[in-house]
Formats: sequence, structure tokens, C-alpha cells
Amino acid sequence: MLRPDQDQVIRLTDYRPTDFQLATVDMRVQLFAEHADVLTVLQLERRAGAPATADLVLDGDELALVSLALDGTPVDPSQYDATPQGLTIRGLPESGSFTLAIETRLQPQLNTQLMGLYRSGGVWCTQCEAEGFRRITYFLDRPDVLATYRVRVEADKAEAPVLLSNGNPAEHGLLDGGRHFAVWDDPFPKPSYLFALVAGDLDRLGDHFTTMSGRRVALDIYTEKGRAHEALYAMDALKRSMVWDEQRFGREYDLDVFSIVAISDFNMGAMENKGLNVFNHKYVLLDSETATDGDYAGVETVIAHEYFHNWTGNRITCRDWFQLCLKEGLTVYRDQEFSADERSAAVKRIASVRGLTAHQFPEDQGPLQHPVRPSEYREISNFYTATIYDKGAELVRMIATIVGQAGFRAGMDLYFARHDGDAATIEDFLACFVEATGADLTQFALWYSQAGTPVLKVEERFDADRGELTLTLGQHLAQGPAGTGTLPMHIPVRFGLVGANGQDLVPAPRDGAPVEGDVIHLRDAETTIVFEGLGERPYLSILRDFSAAVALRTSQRERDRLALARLDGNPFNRWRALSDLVGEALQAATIDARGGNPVRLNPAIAEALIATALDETLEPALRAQALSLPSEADIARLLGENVDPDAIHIARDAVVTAIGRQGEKRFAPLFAGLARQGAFSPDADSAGRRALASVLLDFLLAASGTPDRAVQQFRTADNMTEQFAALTMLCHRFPEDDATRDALAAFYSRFETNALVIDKWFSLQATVPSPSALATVRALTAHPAFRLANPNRARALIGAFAAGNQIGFNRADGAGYAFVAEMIQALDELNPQVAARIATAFRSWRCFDSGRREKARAALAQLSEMKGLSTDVKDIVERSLR
Ligand code: 0A1
Ligand code: ZN
Repeated sequence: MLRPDQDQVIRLTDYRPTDFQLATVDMRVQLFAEHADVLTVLQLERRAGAPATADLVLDGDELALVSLALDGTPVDPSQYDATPQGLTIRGLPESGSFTLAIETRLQPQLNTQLMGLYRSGGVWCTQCEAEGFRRITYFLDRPDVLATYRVRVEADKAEAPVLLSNGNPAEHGLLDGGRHFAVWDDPFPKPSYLFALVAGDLDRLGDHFTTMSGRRVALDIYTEKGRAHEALYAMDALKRSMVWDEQRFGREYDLDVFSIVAISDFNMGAMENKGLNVFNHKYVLLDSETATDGDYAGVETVIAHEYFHNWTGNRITCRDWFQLCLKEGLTVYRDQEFSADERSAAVKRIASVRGLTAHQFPEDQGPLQHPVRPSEYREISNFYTATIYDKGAELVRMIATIVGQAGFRAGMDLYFARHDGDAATIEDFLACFVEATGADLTQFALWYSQAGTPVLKVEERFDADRGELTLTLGQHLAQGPAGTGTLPMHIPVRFGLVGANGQDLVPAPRDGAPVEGDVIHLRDAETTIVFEGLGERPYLSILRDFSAAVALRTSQRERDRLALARLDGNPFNRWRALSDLVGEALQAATIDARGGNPVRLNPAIAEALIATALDETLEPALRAQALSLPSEADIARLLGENVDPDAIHIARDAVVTAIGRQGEKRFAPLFAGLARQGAFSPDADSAGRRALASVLLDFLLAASGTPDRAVQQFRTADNMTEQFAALTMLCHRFPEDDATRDALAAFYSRFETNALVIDKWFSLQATVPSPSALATVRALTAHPAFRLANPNRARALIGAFAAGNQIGFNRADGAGYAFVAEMIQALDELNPQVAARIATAFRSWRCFDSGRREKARAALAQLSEMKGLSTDVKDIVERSLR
């Protein structure tokens, strides 16, 4: 593929508004078997104050111009330059409004990048965020150019009975030759990245919602033929999201229709196009036979996330792509709060923090580090990251902690009232909380510009004679590859002082201490706080609910942590006390294993885990979290440098076996007692019981050394959660066993026609923790069901191997790295975005031992020298090497 050189760096400081203002967009899209004709009429006007001679420069990407007319008259070719990458028009009117009619011809069936207009399983669909609209027509393709759109779609009626675009339906009718049309009107001004068009032969699940002001909204979910019933849970999640946004944020839906379309070829999870969300079908379609509890939770979250974007993203959008966290961080915060309210708040918080530390921390601590609001980029698609989304959400959460829940709602109300219809900035957002609450967020704003994970160090000293507890809190931010500064930030540290019986003591900080209720406001590099009037030495429960995105270092004694794991009234911190103990034990075990020594585990730690498993006062989902040990990648991150993944694997397995043996007699009846009575239900409580049963089963298998219990569960399960858990344990623990081979084959033939389940089958084999997984994965690339061009399938095999198989990817001989590099190169020819995403698996290469480091560096270096590499992959590879 021929690629233009797009190596320029885009900088936040270069931002300036366009010279031309756009008012309306009128489109006609004619879809044919081999091409699509797009006529776009723009109503434009030179902006007041813009130079009278400024040219109009429109973005394009692989476009072909068919015709160009100004106010109805063809433009003389001497007046414009059209290339596939842009259209520059000279001599446009100095004042007054004018129209430009632009005709382009596209070939959606050849579009494998899945950006712009493409075909997926015969359906025409679009993806325009961030810069896909310029692949449909020449345009001011940037988020601060807002316009109302009227779109007419035409296609063959038999091939595409469903014709959709943004907004409300306006007209529809028949055309000659078996064709038909539909016109859609979107009254809300929007940027081009929110444009969408869908045409195809789809099934529909219809429902409706009555908003708080009594308006009736039609809700439609479109799926491939014969699968509309699999969207019932998604529809339920959508209605719950609509109610929640009204109640929690006072936000009402604004169009007459809200539609979701499930598509099988999609680069990301889903897209919040105004009134017409397009989803990866993975986040729409499910039932209990084909989807796990994790899939149900994923559908609920993504449905909510995209719906919440209607206000945080669509009604208020971003001025430029540097402000991406303005919509993404805020919307993730909102979807997390929704899940917390719908399910268990503590369990949701633990899951979110586990996700943050597993995905965002390594990004923030490695070569791909960037601030939540970056100041430059080469390829914006590479900035849909855990930092923008998940750390971005943590910053919103910190604001809520600093200004309090009521202040947060007041600030949000002001934000919605003041910026509705705007393309806003982070400064606009912060100003609303400052004005609504009087808080000073000047220092807090550093969180948006400084990359890296601050280390929060906490020391405690108790003076029994005076009854005083002295805390010394220090923060340190190392200068990382992003080079964005290391100033002390405002860190809200939620805490509790826990008495001997688990009750929270009322803290009495000495006058002048920066403490408000249960929050310490750390603003300096170091602060000492004295709590007075303590009759006994309390257990310090610090950073409750993970109130700030920091790496916590305490010198807390093991027995204090064991006490907190038993007593802390804050369930999140109770979980963390245990998780820290286990994390340290796993690090020590890895050192044992690496030295060729037998792995030891302090029986008191195993006992604490077993006691938690048996504690009926705790909800099962929380117990399951407590018993799910840190992953091999988590342990690698804790160790930090000179990591040997083989030693980690041996150590972790030995620790699981030791816990299993110590707990076996108590786990077995607990496991048996969790067996379900009655029909399957995906609700959070039932899912929690299944999660607990599943971790118990893994301990029991490790202890017994035989696959029998897993084989039994695999055979008798009537739902995917239990069946897939059993299959995973068989593959991971007994990869060579005949029973495993049989189960894998049976699973494949049973679900052969369901792509989402077959994705699971591929990724399960890709993540078997063994050096021989590489041979399996390589062989699976030749499997008839493997298709590199399908993002879900590519991620299921190659992505899962690279990001989810510590031992296989990081093989000491470098063969894992070489294989993934080769696949990235092949995929880059088809789909640069997905290739670049898979390439981020290399980001932690510097933490391994020197042998692996050299092999990884060599694979990256070789990749970076490949000819014809996309900007997307080049950007990731070159930054990874810096
Ligand atoms: N805004 C979407 C994410 C998204 C971004 C880019 C895409 O291009 C392929 C697709 C989706 C969200 O936050 O859900
Ligand atoms: Zn989003």
C-alpha cells in the first residue's frame, strides 16, 4: 500500500480556530455493489476577522474528487488543488455565506482499515472518530467545527432494507430499479466524528423509553439476521442507563430515536455517534449459553458508556483531540458510577483499580507514557489509551473527592448549563467546579499535564504516652520519557483509623493539619500530620477506595496488614491489605524460584485468604476478588526490573498449590455449596457466586493435581461462565491432557457458527502459559476460521498472545517477539489501527532480564525499519524504543 508521509507532529500550542465557519451539511450517499457516490453540500462563511485571502483547506484521506461546485457553479480547476489527502480552494467569497458541493466516489468494499465508510458482513457502516470522516468527503474534519446534518441514503431495497443516519427520520420512499431512500435530520450541531450511516439487511429489537419530561423515545437495536433476541440484555442495560442519567445527573435524552447497530468488524468497542451508536457486536449480543458473566458486565458498561456520551461528548464535545479525556475520562467515570450503583460499589471499585494498575500503570511507567492531556501527537488513534480513559476517570473521581459529592453535582450542572453546544476544554471543565464550589484547582490541574505515576510514601509513628499518631506523607514523581515535569500535585488521600475491634475511630488532627473529614489533602512534597487523643494504637487504613492514582508505599507491618485484612470497615482497603500481602509473598516466591529454591509461603497469609473465602458476612463477589491472586503480569510489574517470567510462573503456581492444599478441606464443601439451584440468572449476586466457585475450583485443581473436577464441570455446565471457566482451567493447568484436547474439540464443534465464542476458543489457546504456546498460535494462524482482517479475531489470537501470555510472548529465545512483530507487519497492511494497538504489548520490554531485553529491542528495531509501515505502527514502535 502506498502511504503518504504524515510524519508531522501536531501540537496543542498550535491550536487556532478555522478561517471558515460551517453552518449546515447536506449529504446524499448512494450505495452500489462496487462503489458509493457521496455528494456533500456545505454551507460556509468566512469567519469574522479571518484573512480575506485565506484559502479553504479541507482534509481528505485516500479520496477521489468527482466534482466541485461553488454556489451551484462548477469551480474552475485552476482555483483548487485536489489530492487524495486534501482539497485546497482559493478565491472564496470574502463575506457572506456560500455553498460548496463536493462529489466523491468511494469503494467501501475495499476499505480494510475500517475507518470511514466500509462493509462488514454485507452491511455498510461508518466509523469517523477520530479522523474517519475525511475518508468519506473533503471536510474540516476536526471536533471544533459543528454543523447540523441532513443525510439522504439510497440503496437497493432488497440488499439494504434498513437505511440509517443520525438524528430523527424525516422522509423515506421508493426509487426506480428496486432502490429506495431515507432522509435523516439531526437538529443538534455536531462535529464530523459523530457522523454515522448504516445500511443493510438487519434484524431489529424494538422498544421505547419515556423520558423524565414525558417524551417517548423509540429504542432500536439492529443485529445481523436472526440474532435480535440476543440484544435483550443490551436493551435492558440501555433503559437502565437512561433512567440513571436522569436521576444521577439530571440528563435527559434529546432525539425521538436512539439506535444501536451491532457490527462484526469493528476496530474498537463501540462508538457514540449522535443517536446512532455503532457497536462491536461483542458488546451487544449475548445469552447465557454463549456469554460469560464478564461478557454481561462488559455489555452493560459499554452500552452505558456510549449512552452517557450523549451529554459528555456529544452535546458538549472537545475543542481539539488534546482534550480527548474531557469526554472519555468523564464518561468512564460516569459508567463506573453507574456500574457501582447497579452492582456492588466495592466490587466495582476493586475491579476498576485492578484494571488501572494492570493496564494504565505500565503505560504510565514505560516508554508510551503521556499525560492525561497530551501536548503533542503524531497519530491520534494511538491516544485512545488507558491513560486518557482510565487515569482520566481517576482525575474526575479525585475532583469529586476534593469538592465533595454535592459540590461535584453542582459543578457538573454548571458544566452542562454553560457549555451545552460547545467544543470545550479541560480549563472550561475545571472552571465549573471552581465557580460552583470555591475550590482552588490550580495545583490539581498539574494532574492533566504531568505524566507518570506519583509514588505516595506513608510512614507512621505512634507515641503511646501522648496518645498521638504521627503520619508523614511524601509524594515523588520521577521524570519519565514524556519529560512533562515533577512538581508536587494535590493528592486527596482518604483514610481511616481503625480500632482494635474494627470500628473507625474519629480522627482528631492537630490544628492546621490539611485534613477535611476523612480526606488528607497532600499538596507538598512532604507533610507531617499528628492525630491526637488516641487511647490505643489504631491500624492505619490509608488511601481508602484508592482515592488517588498513585503507587502507594507504606512500611506497614505484616501483622497490621493481617489485622486490616480482617477488620477494616472499608471493603476496598480490606481487599488491598490482603492483596498487598499476597503480592509481597509472590515476589518473595519468585526470588526463591529463580534461585532454584523451594517456594515458601507464610501459612498465616494462606490462612487469611482461606478465612476470607469462608467469611459469610462478605458478598461472594468480594471474596472472589480477594482470592484472585495477582496475575503473572502484575507480579512482573511489582518486581519492576530484571524480570524472569518463567520464575514468576513457577512461583505463582507453587503459591496457588500451597494455598489450595492448606484450604482444600474447607474449600471443597464451600465450592459444593455454591452450586446453583434453579435457572441461570446474570444478576450480580449470582455472578458473584459463580466467580467465587471458579477461583475455588482452581485452588482445588492445583491441590489435587487431577483435572477431574474441571472435566465434570465442563461436561455438565449449562452456561458459558461455568463451562468456559472449566475449559480455561483445563487448558492452563493440564494442557497436554487428553481430556483437555477433547474438551477443546467439543467446544469448537458446538460453537463453530458463533464468531464471538470462537474468539474465546482462539484466545484461550493463545494464553496457555507455556513456551509451546507459540507453536500452537502459529498453527492457529492457518486455521480455516482465522481471519487477520477481522479485528476481534486478530486480537483474540495475536493480541491475546502478545498481551496475555507472559511466558509465550517473552520466550527467552525471542521467538515470541519475532512472531508478533511479523504478524504486526502483516496486519499493518490491512488495518494500521489494530496493528498499532497490538504493538503496544512491547511497552514493558525494558523490565525483563538482559537476554530478553536484547531480543525485544531487536524485534522492535527491525519492525521500525520495515518499509511502508503505517504512521500508527511507526509511532508506537519508535516511542517504545525511546
Ligand atoms: N469514542 C469511542 C471510542 C472509539 C474511538 C475511535 C474509534 O475508531 C475506530 C472507535 C471508537 C468510545 O469511547 O467508546
Ligand atoms: Zn468513550
